[in-house]
Amino acid sequence: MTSRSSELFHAAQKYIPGGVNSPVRAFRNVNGAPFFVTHGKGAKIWDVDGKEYIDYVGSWGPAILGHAPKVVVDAVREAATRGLSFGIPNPLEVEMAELICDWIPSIEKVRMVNSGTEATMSCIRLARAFTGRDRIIKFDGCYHGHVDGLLVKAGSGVLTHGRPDSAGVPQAFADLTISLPFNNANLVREAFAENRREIAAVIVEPVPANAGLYLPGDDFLSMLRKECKLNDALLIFDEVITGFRLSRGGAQEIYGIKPDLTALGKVIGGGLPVGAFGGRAEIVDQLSPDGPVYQAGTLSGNPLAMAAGLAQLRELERINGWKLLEEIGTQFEQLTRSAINDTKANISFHQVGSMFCLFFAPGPILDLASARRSDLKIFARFFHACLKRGIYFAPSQFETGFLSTAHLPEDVERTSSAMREALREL
Ligand code: KE4
Repeated sequence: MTSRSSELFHAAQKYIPGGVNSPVRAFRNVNGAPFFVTHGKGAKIWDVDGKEYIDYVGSWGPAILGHAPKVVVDAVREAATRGLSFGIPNPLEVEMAELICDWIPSIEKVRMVNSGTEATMSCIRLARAFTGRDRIIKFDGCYHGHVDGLLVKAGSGVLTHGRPDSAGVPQAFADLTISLPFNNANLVREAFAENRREIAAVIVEPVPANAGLYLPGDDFLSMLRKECKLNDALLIFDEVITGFRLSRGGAQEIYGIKPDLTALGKVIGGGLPVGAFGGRAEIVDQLSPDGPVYQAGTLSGNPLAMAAGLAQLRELERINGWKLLEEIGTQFEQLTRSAINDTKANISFHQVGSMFCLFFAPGPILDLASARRSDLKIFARFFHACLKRGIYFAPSQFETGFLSTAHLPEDVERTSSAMREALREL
């Protein structure tokens, strides 16, 4: 019997490229077809055929309180009754900017945008204007949204679909981007030496989460900070995923590094389209209307998105969500490691706080090259074996899983049993 999801997917492919509005949703990396969701509540989502799943994707990061948290829904409902968008400054924008600058001290001034892509794109433009230089250093497998110049050896969907360099990006743009292996300090120093006084900025996911999840070596981030300072280049932290998730102050608080600019997204919108970028005032003040760097957006700072984001962030603080995420994360890690050990699965399991990844490859996994050793066929079988047991993991080896404050110990226990059975089936 054809499922409702497959009927919808068939119809979607007639009108939407690949049947999806974002490639990672297409299940191509797991040789499958996506299900269509009707609703979510807490850690659970339901598809159009009535099937329930424990959700470890969480909209790819935003659903840090789980789905449809009451405080966020109430805030959006209340804001909507007062109008949906004005294109006129509203008080919530000031409240959001104040909160971001308070929680992330490296951000002295901030501007709201509508996606993580807009945030990183604007950081790059600012850095080029501020330094008067054009070249950018990024890292293989890091994904910073679909910015032309950053779709070079990128991660996430581009990597998932086997095209780390996108068509349609002029060679002239790609030539300005130097992509290096993550965690290789010598190659960073060499790149600066070979491009003396031409590097505008280094952009990095402080904890890369778009080629699966792997961690910076002990001194890697502090080395980036030092090399940027030595070479008068800017350090940009792309915290679209880690911001307000790894801690109240993001990855930069955990690693004790002050970047010059930070890109934010996902969590700060409470599920609505929001990004933000900011940093040292002398840099951010280059933005129009004060400065010569143009950047704009009809819906930037939209009152509904601000209401959702503020409600989510304030609730996270009220319940000390980061402590809850650490606790559920510890339980998830313990149960996952025991499932892997008991089944003698050849898996490298990485976890930091509420973010995790099971690489179907031997360790150590320190960068894109080692992540690409993963056996995608076995990963796909594991993904589907979990899915049929009502556990929804990211449909790609090159993504990261997310826990929320709504995941309960019984959810994690059920997930561990399902993983154990799935691993035995491989
Ligand atoms: P958006 O433009 O998709 O809001 O954000 C781009 C972005 C920037 N920086 C980082 C570190 C990111 O992870 C992202 C987007 N992440 C992907 C999933 N890994 C979004 C999912 C999708 O593309 O549909």
